[in-house]
Amino acid sequence: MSTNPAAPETGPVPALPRPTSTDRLPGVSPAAGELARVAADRATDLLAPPAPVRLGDVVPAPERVLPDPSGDFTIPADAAIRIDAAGRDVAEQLAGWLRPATGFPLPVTDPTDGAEGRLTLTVSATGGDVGGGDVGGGDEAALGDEGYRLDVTGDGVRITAATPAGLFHGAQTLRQLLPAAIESAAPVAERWVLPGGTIVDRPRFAYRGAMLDVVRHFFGVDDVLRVVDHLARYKLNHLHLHLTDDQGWRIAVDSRPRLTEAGGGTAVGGAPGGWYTRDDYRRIVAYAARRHVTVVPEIDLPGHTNAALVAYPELAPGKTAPPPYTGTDVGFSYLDPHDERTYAFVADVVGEVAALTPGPWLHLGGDEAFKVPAGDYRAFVERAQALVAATGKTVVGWHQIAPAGHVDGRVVQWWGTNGDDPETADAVRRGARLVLSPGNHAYLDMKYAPDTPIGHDWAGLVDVRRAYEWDPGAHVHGVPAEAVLGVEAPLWTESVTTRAEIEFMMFPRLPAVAELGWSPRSTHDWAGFRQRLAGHGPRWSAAGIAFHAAPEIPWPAGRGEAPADAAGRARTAA
Ligand code: TNX
Repeated sequence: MSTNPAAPETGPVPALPRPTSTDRLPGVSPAAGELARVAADRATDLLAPPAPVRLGDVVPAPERVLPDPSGDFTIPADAAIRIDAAGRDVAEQLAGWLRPATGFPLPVTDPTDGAEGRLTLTVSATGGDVGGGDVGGGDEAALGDEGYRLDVTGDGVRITAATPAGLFHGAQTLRQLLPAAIESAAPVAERWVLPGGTIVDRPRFAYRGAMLDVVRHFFGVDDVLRVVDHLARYKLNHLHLHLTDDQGWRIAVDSRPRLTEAGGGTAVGGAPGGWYTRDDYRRIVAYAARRHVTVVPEIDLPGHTNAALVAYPELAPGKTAPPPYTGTDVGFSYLDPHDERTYAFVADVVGEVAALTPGPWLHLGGDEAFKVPAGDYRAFVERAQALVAATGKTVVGWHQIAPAGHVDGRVVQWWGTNGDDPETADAVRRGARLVLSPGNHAYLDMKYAPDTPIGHDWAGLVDVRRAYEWDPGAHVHGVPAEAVLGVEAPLWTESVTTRAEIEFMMFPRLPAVAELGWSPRSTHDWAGFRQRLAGHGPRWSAAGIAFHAAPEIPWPAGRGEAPADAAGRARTAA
């Protein structure tokens, strides 16, 4: 058990050799396990049962919720998690989330053990058994790739899904239905009550993401893994890594070693740079995959390339190396679109990055190449798109690529602030799908309020309500909901320098965008959302997650100031 609440959930939770004995619980000393059990028993005896979390108090809001107050279930100290084969990895992760605070051994057992489980996780091949009839009617469609059904009765909890991803999302819901103290890294005296009833849930959009700019300031692997954990909590399934920009090159490319050697050491304001080795990147990808998060690597082209030009001056229009750049301007650098060496370079880089990336996407940037004339820009993007397609990956690009010709599956990431964008709508008519990241709603680097100590305001201030009050399905004129692949919340890091500051900008806006991506539009309701979100403040506090105690959220009394202060302190200390 980790005693550092800030540590990411690294590594698989080892299986228990003897499921019935706390003494054998890896990482928990027998004394701590015993103490937890005594404390839990005493809590059961002495404390009035806390009001359980309400079944509908989940973020993002589930599709269907049918509470049954007579079906509350208290997890007993000897509970086991019973699985079928496909559920093992999710069960191990669920056990890893619940063991520290409960102190319970929570062995993972499969049916061949003959053991009884009070928590049951099942991946059903049909996935169609959503039991629509007893959850309030409505459609009985399959749970699909990511949906799940969760039943809490007096006898136990059951999560059913058609895929491990669905089971994982269901397990995250279960985690949220427990008291906030479940986030504690050390045993807590608490009754681990789950509210009775049934949830049937699946996402509105297939693509739900966040972006981390690891260039303007570099963040090490552990910070990125922790961000993956944050995404996974809120059922976000894509992590877009902005890996290259003017201030640094952050991913090793074997055929172009100078990219990192000469271009990787710098960052904004003279901060230390850094880069991911191939193994670092593989570690991030694997950690994310286990949490059903797909990594989307971005190589920003043809602009935002000063670091590449420092490393390989022959790619620069003037064929001389520019000085390294540590400022925050944009739009001044670009690869020479008339030099064939540029395309050999792009082929090498996207080829290696694609080979390291199991996910289907490769993001080629395309934003703010202000110095490249429109015709040259378009021709460049078309060649770069073809080079990405040749790697077998699907092209993603910022919406400036819209005027370029279509390639199969192309995804345009819209970051405008005015939904009237005929070029993007036209790209959609020619076959593109859209990921929505409107700067004035989804940008996590915008300040919350005028006095927010870090962040930008070029797209306006983005408080929690603004992050929540828009509809991805109807945001860009002329783009039908069917063409919308999903949403993404980008975090640019010109002024974001520490893990605590990342969290301060993400929380509570990341859950707001997550809800827009996951929940059916019919659940959209600011009044309800702010109430549900308020209950997450104590969870973040218990988990050591810094957040902005936004004044528009009715946080439970006395909770919430400390982590926000922590981000402020981290900044002053930096
Ligand atoms: C615009 S959004 C950029 C980034 C900056 C960001 C700051 C986009 C595609 N490009 O280069 O970091 O504004 O908010």
